[in-house]
Order: sequence, then C-alpha cells, then structure tokens
Amino acid sequence: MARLPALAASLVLTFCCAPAVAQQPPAPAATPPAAAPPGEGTPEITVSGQSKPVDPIDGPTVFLSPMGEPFRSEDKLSGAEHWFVQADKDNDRRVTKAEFQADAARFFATIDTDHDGVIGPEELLHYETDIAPEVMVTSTYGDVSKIKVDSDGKLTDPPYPTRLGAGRYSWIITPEPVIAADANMDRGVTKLEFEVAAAARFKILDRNGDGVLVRAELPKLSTPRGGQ
Ligand SMILES: [Ca+2]
Ligand SMILES: [Ca+2]
Ligand SMILES: [Ca+2]
Repeated sequence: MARLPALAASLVLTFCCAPAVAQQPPAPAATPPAAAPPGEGTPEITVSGQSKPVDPIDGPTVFLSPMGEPFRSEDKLSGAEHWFVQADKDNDRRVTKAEFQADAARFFATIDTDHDGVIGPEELLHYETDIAPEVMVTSTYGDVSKIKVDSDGKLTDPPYPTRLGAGRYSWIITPEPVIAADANMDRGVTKLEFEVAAAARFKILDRNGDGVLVRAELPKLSTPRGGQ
C-alpha cells in the first residue's frame, strides 16, 4: 500500500506533462503483469521491449488514409502499411482511438494551411486537386493506358473503378473523405467536424469493437493497378 501514493504521483506527473498525443508511459515496476487482452490484437513484445516482426498490411502502393491523406509507397510495403506504422506512434502494433484521432488532427493541420481551424473552399480545392487527386471521381490516376473495354462494352481492368474517387484507395468508401466530414454542409470542415468524422470512421474500422485497430481486422484492398 505504501507504494500507491508514489505511483499516483508518478501518474499525475506523467499525465500533466504528456503531450496531447501521449506515448505509452513505461510500466511502473510495481504494476503486476496485466492479463493479456482478448482478441487478435494482443501484441507480442519481447523482453527488450521491441515488437516481434509483423506481417505488414498487404495492398496497393497508393492508399488514402481513413481521413483522406494519400500514402504513395515507394518501397515494397503497401501504402496502408505506411499509414499504419506512422499512426501507431508507440509502435505497439495497435492504432488506438487516441492515436487515430491524433493522426487525423495532424493531417487536418496540414490541409488547414491558414490555420484558422476550418478547411475552407480554397483549402478543399487544394486538397482535391494537388494533395489527393485520387479523390476526383473520374480520375484514373495515371493509368489511362490500361483502360480496357470488353465485348459487352463494359470497362474491365482497373484503373477504372468499381468504387469512386478516394473509395478506390481507402477502407472508407467515400469519394471525397475530407468534404464528407462537413456535417452541416457549409463547404467548410471544422476541426470538430473532422474529429467527429474520425471517431465515426474509427468505429467502422474497429470491427471487433475493442477500441484498437490491428492489422488483421482491417479490410483487404485490391490493387487498382493493372489487370488480374
Ligand atoms: Ca499504438
Ligand atoms: Ca483554413
Ligand atoms: Ca479492433
């Protein structure tokens, strides 16, 4: 019992000094080993604190994050894996809701170029034309040469989509994921609207409802490049 005040003080210090995106504080020595949470998300941490190698998320190189940020992988990893790794700030192989919201806030700040807390019409246009042209409904994003029409006159191979805009590259099926957050439809996306949208999208992706996203529960994306 004598340890409790010290532990409490340590926790207070940890939280009062933590940044908005808190990293997982080191486990106090007095804390008994926690029971492993159920489900597939249980991370395997070695004694050195390093995660064991994971199977990266498979998928196409081009990926639009749940909030619409483009990831265009230039290595063998999928764009989705690149998103996951940078969203999982504490590298525990789970993206918590807090990490997800922090990732959304970081992206919001990059497209709110005048820093007024609203993605306005000009900033939306900049997003849709320069940052993520994939959101354009008719965009074939550089693969025009691969468009094919079969004998029925039906477009066959990708890049022509079965989904539209960003939905071709994202787990969230919406053509334009930023404006989709505009709840009151005034062509401006406030920080609050973005946060609310992020919470809703997290809930969609957290299929087992345990409050964290792990690689295995995320939807599989097919490659919208080239024929099968
Ligand atoms: Ca994490
Ligand atoms: Ca703005
Ligand atoms: Ca989950």
